[in-house]
Amino acid sequence: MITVYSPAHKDHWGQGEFFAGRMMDCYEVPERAARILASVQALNLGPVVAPPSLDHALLSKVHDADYLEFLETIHAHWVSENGDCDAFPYVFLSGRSVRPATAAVARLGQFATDACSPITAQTWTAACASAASAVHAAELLRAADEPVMALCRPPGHHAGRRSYGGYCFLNNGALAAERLLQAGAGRVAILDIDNHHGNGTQEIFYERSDVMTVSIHGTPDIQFPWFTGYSDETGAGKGEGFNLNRPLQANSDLAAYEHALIGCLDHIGRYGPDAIIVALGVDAGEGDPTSQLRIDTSGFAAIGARIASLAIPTVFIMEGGYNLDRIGGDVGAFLQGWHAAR
Ligand code: OKP
Ligand code: ZN
Repeated sequence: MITVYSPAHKDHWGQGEFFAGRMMDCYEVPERAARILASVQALNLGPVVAPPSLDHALLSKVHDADYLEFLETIHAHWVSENGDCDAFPYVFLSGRSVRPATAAVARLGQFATDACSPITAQTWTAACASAASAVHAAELLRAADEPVMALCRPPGHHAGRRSYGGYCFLNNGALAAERLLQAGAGRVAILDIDNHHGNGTQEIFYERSDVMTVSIHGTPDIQFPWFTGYSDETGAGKGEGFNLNRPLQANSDLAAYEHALIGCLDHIGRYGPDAIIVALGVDAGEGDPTSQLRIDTSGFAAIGARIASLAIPTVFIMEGGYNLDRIGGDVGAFLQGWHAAR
């Protein structure tokens, strides 16, 4: 396996996130990537390479131009109006139609879906480096006879065509899928095993049949992203039948998880993609502070082994996982399980 990793994420470290009426320390911290990188290196899973700089033309295949311009400029704009602190929305557009916003907080409110996702001076740089890792992983997959992992931070699966939230700014998995299509793939499947519904990825490809989106997650009745991730969201137009959600009840264990996973793998197998992107979050792990699922470390090895049985060229893209003492071992177990079954 080749791992693509950029250290540029380290300077993206928010001052806090708003949760249940209080400001809390951020869960999405640089140490997450350090723990996962250390585990990949300790297991001798293969070389770690840095990505080349991002192809900005590819960004506009996934995100709208005004949104990208917003992400790049908003922190400096915010500081000019509010002083030097992280950019946080406290007003939200929420579907209302308005004339284009001009104040920094109003611009934030046009594109933010939550107040968990501070934008710092380094967020744009870090998000671009994270996206570059995902895109480079897709590029390497062409020549490689082995899987490629993008050790992305910040994560990407909650970022929509023109929205950010859930610690995500650019949709790394969607960008990797677009690169695979550019390189000649006819069909790509994205299997999202992060504990949270991959709402951004679902939205981006909802009316398309060339990228199938599949997500297994804790039920949005009780957790982020709250509004989507139900099983009746199946795609629309040409994309009808190409989006699959498998929400799981709180306290679901490995048996319940594997039951859902087998159905998802069957659905992907019948689609017959040329490549699969695994949105690899390990926040379904028991004891994760954002999760109510109960997968232990050996469970992640079992999940990896089942996914390997697809025998399709595979890119892993890192998403969530917030228990610092567990995520290195859980990612390592997943990858070892995958390789052992190959
Ligand atoms: C991002 B990803 C829980 C706060 C949850 C949002 C969770 C975003 C998860 N106390 N805040 O899918 O890992
Ligand atoms: Zn998550």
